[in-house]
Amino acid sequence: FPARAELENTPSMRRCDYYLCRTSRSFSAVIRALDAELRPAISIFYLVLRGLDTVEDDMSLDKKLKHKLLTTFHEKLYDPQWNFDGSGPNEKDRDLLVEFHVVTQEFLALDKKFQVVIADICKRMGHGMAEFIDKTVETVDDYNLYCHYVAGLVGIGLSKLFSASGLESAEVGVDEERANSMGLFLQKTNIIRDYLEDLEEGRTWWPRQVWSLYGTKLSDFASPDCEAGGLACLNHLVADALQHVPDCFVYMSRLRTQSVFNFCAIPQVMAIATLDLCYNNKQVLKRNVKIRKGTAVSLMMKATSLANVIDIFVSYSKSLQSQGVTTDPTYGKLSSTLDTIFKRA
Ligand code: PS7
Ligand code: MN
Ligand code: MN
Ligand code: MN
Ligand code: MN
Ligand code: MN
Repeated sequence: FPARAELENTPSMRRCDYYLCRTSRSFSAVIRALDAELRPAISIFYLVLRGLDTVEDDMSLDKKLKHKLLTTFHEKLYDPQWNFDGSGPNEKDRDLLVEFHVVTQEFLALDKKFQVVIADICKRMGHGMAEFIDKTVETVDDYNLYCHYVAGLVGIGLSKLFSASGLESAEVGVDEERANSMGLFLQKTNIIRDYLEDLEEGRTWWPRQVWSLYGTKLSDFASPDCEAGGLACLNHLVADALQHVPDCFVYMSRLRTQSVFNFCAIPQVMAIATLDLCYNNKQVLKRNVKIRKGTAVSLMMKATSLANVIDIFVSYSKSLQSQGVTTDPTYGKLSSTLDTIFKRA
């Protein structure tokens, strides 16, 4: 038999690698470092969801067509000819959809046990995204539901792939609540940080139930005279996101394969660093904030054991504790969540 690496080196797999490196700012390195049992399945899972998200994000698409594409995307995985040449010219990943047959061809070459997980998550995420085409995030329940569709399901699917590969125990794939929390922690951090970018694109994921406590219009927070409300709202959402940390500790404590641990832990430590940067930071309301490149590199290098990861979480939690705005209505919530994090660490 040819060596595994040689088997994977098909023209369509090389094309998938190209898209993986080009489309993922944060995931391509950790995906490429995965063990050979998981690397193709998780690369294809990523590209399938990147394709689906490109449809969701394209505000130039007719809503009816978008709904149809989102809810039938999972069926296209079984059609090796399918592609989509209708995304707006400004969509940064439109050509992934134009050349989507390279993804489906590699999807169809995966073991069936991986295909069923990927197709099931794609189906549920697509239907969830479709539900939110015309629905805005009103309540905190809506916020948790939307984040479940676009990120909690990713955590659940990844966990099932880890278990199916045999690299991780069955328990990791079965505990959907913990896997969901891993995704929610990342997605909420992304939604908090992308306040301005998402607003400018004409969509908002900050829940009205929360922002209406602090202002009359979400877009007002960008203007200097509504800054105080904007910051209190931002701090409210940071406190909300931190609630998922104890579950993330339990989840990561179960992982026993080094490459899987790194893959899971690196985005989590980037997220806690990002929350610390965003907390009470008026720049979030005015421009795109990002952790420094050097900080990201040190975090990536350190996040290779549970003890180190807990260390990182404790140190950012201490920073959050020391910055805590005692006059915020959600100060008590922040404080008690941080105490719980210190206790579980
Ligand atoms: C399959 C690795 C590890 C148990 C494309 C990884 C957008 C935050 O602002 O491009 O939309 O541009 O930075 C990733 C749990 C999902 C959740 C989700 C699939 C962790 C399509 C990632 C990534 C679960 C929906 C970043 C959630 O997107 O944001 C694979 C464990 C895709 C994970 C979206 C967001 C990912 C995200 P933006 P990004
Ligand atoms: Mn999206
Ligand atoms: Mn997106
Ligand atoms: Mn369907
Ligand atoms: Mn975003
Ligand atoms: Mn975006």
